[in-house]
Amino acid sequence: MTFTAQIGNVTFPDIIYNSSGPRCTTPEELVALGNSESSAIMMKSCSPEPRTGNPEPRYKEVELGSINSIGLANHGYKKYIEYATDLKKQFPDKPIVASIVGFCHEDFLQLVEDFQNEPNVDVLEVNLSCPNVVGKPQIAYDFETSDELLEKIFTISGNKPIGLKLPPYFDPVHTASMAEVLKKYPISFITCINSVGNTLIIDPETEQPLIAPKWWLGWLGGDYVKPVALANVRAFYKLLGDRMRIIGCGGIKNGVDVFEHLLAGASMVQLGTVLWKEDVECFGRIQKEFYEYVENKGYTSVDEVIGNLKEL
Ligand code: RRO
Repeated sequence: MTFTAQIGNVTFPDIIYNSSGPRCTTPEELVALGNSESSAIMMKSCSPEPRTGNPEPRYKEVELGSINSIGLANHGYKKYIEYATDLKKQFPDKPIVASIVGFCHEDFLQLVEDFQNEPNVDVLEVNLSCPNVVGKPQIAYDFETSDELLEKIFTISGNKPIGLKLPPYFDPVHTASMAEVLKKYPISFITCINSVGNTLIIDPETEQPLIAPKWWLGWLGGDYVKPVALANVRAFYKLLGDRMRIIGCGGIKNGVDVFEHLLAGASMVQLGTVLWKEDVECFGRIQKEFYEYVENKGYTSVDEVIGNLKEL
């Protein structure tokens, strides 16, 4: 059994792929994703110019997850256009997804336009929740700015599906406010959630924080964040599920976690911390676990699962 998925005019051969961030910055990492069971090749969020990112140490793993403050280290978007051209030749059946970040509206618009014109990129994920640039708030926590930016983005012509990477919302009023903004635009999907921001992990042995940048605060992924991710997937599925796809991201490390995200309302899922920890072998393992689990439960199609949480 396999489940394919459709986003706009793009077919994904399966429902599990990588999130933007872990192991998707260099050409070598992107080729490894192409050779893996990941159903797409998602590239690291890219900015107009290359960035070295924040000082090390900027990523650490712990038993229950990971903390990062990478600071948008990337090779600049023009390189990702080149990488996509090579990747498409090698992996013609895998959708290639560009993740886009800017420091002002003009940046976003430039990148959306250039990627729309790039035949080897299939899908655009606009990262409205880029957290680690010192002095800059996340756009998606500012509903007015999000609205203004989206209005401009959706005047750019092009036929590639555009989705958004959203941060976690912790207050239902915020979720509803963002949903009202998103409803106004032909958004193909939203990815819920980016890492949970402004967290501190302390090593009691060394009596130090784990990472160096930004007052040692970082962005949390893994087991810690799964309930937050599921809540955001569920809330947006209820609010927007009839208009756009929800992609689940947060705390998925086995097949049962995939099933839970689908029940909450995700049509597809992305792997983050588990990819960092386990490398690309995680895709085949989690896919196998997921299909065994749903087959044992008697499901024959993904549509029977998506959103069908048995509410109390
Ligand atoms: O590069 C990062 O520090 C980073 C980004 Br752009 C993001 O969207 N999410 C995250 O956890 N780290």
